[in-house]
Amino acid sequence: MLRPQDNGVREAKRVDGIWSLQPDAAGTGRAHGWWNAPLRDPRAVPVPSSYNDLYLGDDLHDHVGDVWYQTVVTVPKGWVGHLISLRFDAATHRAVVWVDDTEVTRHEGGYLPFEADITAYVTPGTEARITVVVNNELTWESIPPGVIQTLADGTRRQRYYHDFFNYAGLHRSVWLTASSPCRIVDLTVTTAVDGTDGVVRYTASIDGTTPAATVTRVALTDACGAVVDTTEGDTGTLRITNVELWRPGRGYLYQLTVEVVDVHGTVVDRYRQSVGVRTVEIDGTRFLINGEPFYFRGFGMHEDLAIRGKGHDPAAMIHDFELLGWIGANSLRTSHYPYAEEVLDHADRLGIVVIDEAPAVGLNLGIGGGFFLGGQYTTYSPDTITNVTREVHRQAIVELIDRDKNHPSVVMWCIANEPESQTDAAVEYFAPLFQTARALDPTRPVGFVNMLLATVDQCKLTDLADVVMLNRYYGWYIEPGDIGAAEQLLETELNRWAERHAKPILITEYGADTVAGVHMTRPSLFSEEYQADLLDMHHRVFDRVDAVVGEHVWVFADFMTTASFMRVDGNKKGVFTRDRRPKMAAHHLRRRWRNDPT
Ligand code: GCB
Repeated sequence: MLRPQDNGVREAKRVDGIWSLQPDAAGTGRAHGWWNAPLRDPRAVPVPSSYNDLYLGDDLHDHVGDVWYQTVVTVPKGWVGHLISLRFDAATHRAVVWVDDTEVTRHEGGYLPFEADITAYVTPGTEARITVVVNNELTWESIPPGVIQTLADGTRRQRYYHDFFNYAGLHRSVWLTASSPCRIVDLTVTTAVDGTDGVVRYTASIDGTTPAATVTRVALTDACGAVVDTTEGDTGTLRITNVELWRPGRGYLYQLTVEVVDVHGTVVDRYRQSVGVRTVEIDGTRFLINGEPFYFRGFGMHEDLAIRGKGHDPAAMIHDFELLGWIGANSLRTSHYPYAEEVLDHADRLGIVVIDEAPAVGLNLGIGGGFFLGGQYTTYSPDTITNVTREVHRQAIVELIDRDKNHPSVVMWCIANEPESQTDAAVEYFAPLFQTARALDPTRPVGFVNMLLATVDQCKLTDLADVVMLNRYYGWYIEPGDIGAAEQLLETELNRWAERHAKPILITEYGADTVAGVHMTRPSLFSEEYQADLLDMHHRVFDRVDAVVGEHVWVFADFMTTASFMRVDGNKKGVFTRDRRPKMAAHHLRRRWRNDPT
């Protein structure tokens, strides 16, 4: 599925703004056909935003179930004869969509886009009512999974096995788009380097034939708009002499324009795609970008803001990237779900390297001896995570790769965070998912994030992965307060992974909860001094283990979690506070990452 685009041939209109919202606590809206009329008792809701933290009453913060969104759009009158689509960049976690009285699409999964061809249901120049029921339930058949418990008074409570608040709603933009009925529906671009030349291969899929549409014309321009090569055909290769590579820290982008042209020379459809020419390879224990060893410096992040939750906010996004630059980060992981496409666009522009993660988190019911309430369950079993769950997971991987395959910033797919990985059942579950990812994209490494319970001797999934990715909390969950003991354990463990697997090792999480403003003369848990000392200790160890190719601190900024005695107003492992102020550790990281002792 291609992105909405306004390019003189295609048109795209965002229908964000204030919509109507009605919670459906009783879950009767579907039976009563709430889409058939204006919502009866709506309140105003901004799109995009999570709905949970907007209102002061209790009914939406911990709501479990359906919430109805509605708006009225005017379809531009110039769209007669066009194919008209309605697209949602995300609806968390699933949605059904109606245009006036007709259901036009439904989608499972909260962080990936979907669209419907609504040409038959709208009339250009008139209004149409759009109604969306968004459901936030997490079950054994959703990714991420969860369980709904019913209390004695009938209240339903959502439980889940991951450590971030289950924000829900229309988190990203909604679009009305118009294109020719004969249009480009998919485009895949891969790049290679040949001496000093860049090689750009593309494959376009064209759908809907008009007898007169005959040629697919392709042009590649550089960042100044100068044409560097042209060709024709649905699939082909373009060359760039003296290519300017897309590099970490310098996101040079070419632009590929694909046009479908009819015999009269009329451009029937056009699609523009940014292209960064770069290569990614694993060579033994090295992670190579453009043939050069790359060392990841950065963070696991979250889409998380006060008030709007996971609602995409371009101002906050730009500021977050500013902070990444300030601190000297060169990379990030989209923990624990695919982020808004705008984030990847910006990473492409800036040359920030991205590990792109599927929304698969919480597939480990042994964590914390049941701290996340998982202890009573077996992870993979007929009553918990099954082949049905795996199919939902597989579909999310398919949609993730389809959405993000052309971003030069994305150098690797991460298909799950901390799943149970030490059992045969884990291999049975994950082997087909690794295959799916590799078949869809042979150009990028594929990995998953290992968690401590699956030790180096026990983990059965690392053999399937290209990179060893480890979340480790020495000095926090293990040996809390004892940096010396933590240092020894960490180094011993990393050396064991290095001996066992001839693969690059990436530390995808390490950190300590830190309350901004808490200072101690002796580094003690929760103090800013302790976080800084703990990170410094990790860096000493990483520098002593050759196979370590990167460090992603957990976490970029403090974020909201579900209520828990382990969390004080959310997870406080941020190097920045939730409102993006640096803690003391930020200055330590900045000195290390910018190689600047001042
Ligand atoms: C982890 C998880 C992350 C948590 C973090 C923590 O291993 O991957 O989602 O937030 O630990 O702070 O406990």
